[in-house]
Amino acid sequence: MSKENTFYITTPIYYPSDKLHIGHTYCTVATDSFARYKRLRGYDVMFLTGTDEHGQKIEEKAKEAGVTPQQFVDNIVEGEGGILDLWKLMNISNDRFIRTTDDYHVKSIQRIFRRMYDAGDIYKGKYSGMYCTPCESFWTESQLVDGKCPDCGRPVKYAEEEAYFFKLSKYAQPVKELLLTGEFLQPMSRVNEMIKNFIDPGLEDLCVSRTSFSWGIPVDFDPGHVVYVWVDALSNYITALGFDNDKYDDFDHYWPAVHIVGKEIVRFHSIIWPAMLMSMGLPMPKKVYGHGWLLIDGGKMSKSKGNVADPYLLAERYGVDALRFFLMRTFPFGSDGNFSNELLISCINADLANDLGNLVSRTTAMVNKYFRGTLPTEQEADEEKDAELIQMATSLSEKYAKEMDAFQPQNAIGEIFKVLSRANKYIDENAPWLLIKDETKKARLARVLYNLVETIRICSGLLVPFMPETAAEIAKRVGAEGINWEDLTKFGVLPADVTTHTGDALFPRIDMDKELAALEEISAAQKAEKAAASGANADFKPVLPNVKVDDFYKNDLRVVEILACEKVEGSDKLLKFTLNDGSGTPRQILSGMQPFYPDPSVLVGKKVVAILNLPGRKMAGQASNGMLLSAESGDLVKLCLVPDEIPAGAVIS
Ligand code: ME8
Repeated sequence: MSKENTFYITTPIYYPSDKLHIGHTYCTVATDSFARYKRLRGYDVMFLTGTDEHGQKIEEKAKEAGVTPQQFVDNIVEGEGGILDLWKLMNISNDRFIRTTDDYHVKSIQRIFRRMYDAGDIYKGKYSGMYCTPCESFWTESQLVDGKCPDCGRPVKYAEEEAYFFKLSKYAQPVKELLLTGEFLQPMSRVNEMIKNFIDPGLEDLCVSRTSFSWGIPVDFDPGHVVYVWVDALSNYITALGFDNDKYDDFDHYWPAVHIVGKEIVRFHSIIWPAMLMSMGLPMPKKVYGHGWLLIDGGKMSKSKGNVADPYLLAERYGVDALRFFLMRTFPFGSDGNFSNELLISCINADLANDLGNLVSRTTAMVNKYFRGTLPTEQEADEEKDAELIQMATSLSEKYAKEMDAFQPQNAIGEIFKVLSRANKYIDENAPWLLIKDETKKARLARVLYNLVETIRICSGLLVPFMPETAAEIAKRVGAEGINWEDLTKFGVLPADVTTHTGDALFPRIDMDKELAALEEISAAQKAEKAAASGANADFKPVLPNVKVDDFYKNDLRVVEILACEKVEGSDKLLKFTLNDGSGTPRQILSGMQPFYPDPSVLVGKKVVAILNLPGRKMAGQASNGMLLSAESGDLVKLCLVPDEIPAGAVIS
């Protein structure tokens, strides 16, 4: 097949740091739908997905789990219920699956790194900056949001290391020109974002090696360094075609690619990746499409937040096709969308059970009942009554293709459902149940049913990228031999005496209230199970990042007895406490407790908790050696009291 007829499409390669959620499923299903659409159009398609397995985060997770990084990722990728299982369940038709720990990829990356080095685009330097460990990204001060990582909102830390740098700055102008073509990166809003936020403020050279951890691909000419995970990851799109390796040999055939990615990694795909390709003298990707996020209650789903909708559970309850369809039908591909179970159930009820399922079952039931399953060839058209439906069904494929070619699956499905609604209305307008009562109208009845069968054939055929199993089942029911594009562009393909078949309801209606209640129960059970497994309360929302237990024990927390307590002169906040810390010498601590204890004498004789190993300091001109612990809830603040029988000086642990 000629190269003009090839279509190469990719998903991001996902981090196997945890089970994937509905957001990853959304991206993979969308990419699968585009791949299936192109196959339907007769293209020679290469569809690639995979996993991004190196980096510090995986290394840390493996350590926590007490296994090697390789064992850790093997389990998440290949283990039961892992990523491969999920894509199988979701009926994903990828042609290849790449793991960045695959041997051929590892060798290719070493060659790719050397290519860029030999081109004079990689040099050795020193890196310092604010580093976000979970995202494996260095950020400049100006990129931080409230001092935290702009991508994930977590704290960053200052880091410094010897590193190799890629001359990204050298490619600022050609990358900007590429972005401005308007075709390369879509939707267009992302182009403005990239130029305004990254290119115009000045592209800095990119740090492309690390020495601070070892779970990565070593730079072969300087093995203390491992290749920066994004250089390793982005290159998957060419190593999976055999670039710089012998495993495959179709780089020239399939490259360039269409990359489907989430909006948060558009920066890597539309700036860094083109610059790397330019350095290697390779053609640019055909397109980068940055899709939006699925949100839950307005927040991003993430593997670490716990508010994850489980694609396994949803597919099991409603069927894989229903879930795939919902994801593609509901959320405009370039924008964010709010995921909810309610939305999913109403989509199944309205679109699938009602508009599509009913039309198929009513039509095939009528052919069955009125003509024993096979239409007579004697049929009577009614130009006036049939024209609109036939015209809509005939022109559908063109409108649909326009939307699919623009990566707008929700609009393509919207076009199909306009025709399905028209067909449902056509039944009511022609009232077959009245036609059957009049022997002279049998030919007309046959034609009405034929028009419906043909409309169903076209509509369901065009649903094949989204619901492959359902589309095949409907094709069977309406007597179509198979599904091919040519036939979907024409009305009147089936023989007049077509035989149709009835079957079970394709999508039974779901009782919304009962189902939501059932889901709530499942979710509560899942939370409890998770809590039991981790020993933590799943509803607890931490306000601070975790600390190591050793760090906690660095605090010298003691029980102290209040010997005296009085207001500090000239201050309306401070109280001066004279305390027995068990040492025999009274200790003085000042604390801002005055507003909460208008009569400080009530505190005398009480035992409270203090940290004693803080450096001494002066407050309102008086010495303070330590800090008293208090509990606060809104405006209410009180000292933490200790039972009387505990002696002063006792250690808190
Ligand atoms: O970023 N809504 O991997 P990753 C929609 N390894 N899509 C979502 C989503 C959500 N809530 N959450 C995730 C990485 N995604 C890198 C990629 S590529 C060379 C390396 C999808 O496991 C979305 O497509 O964090 C996003 O870009 C991708 O998963 C990130 O997956």
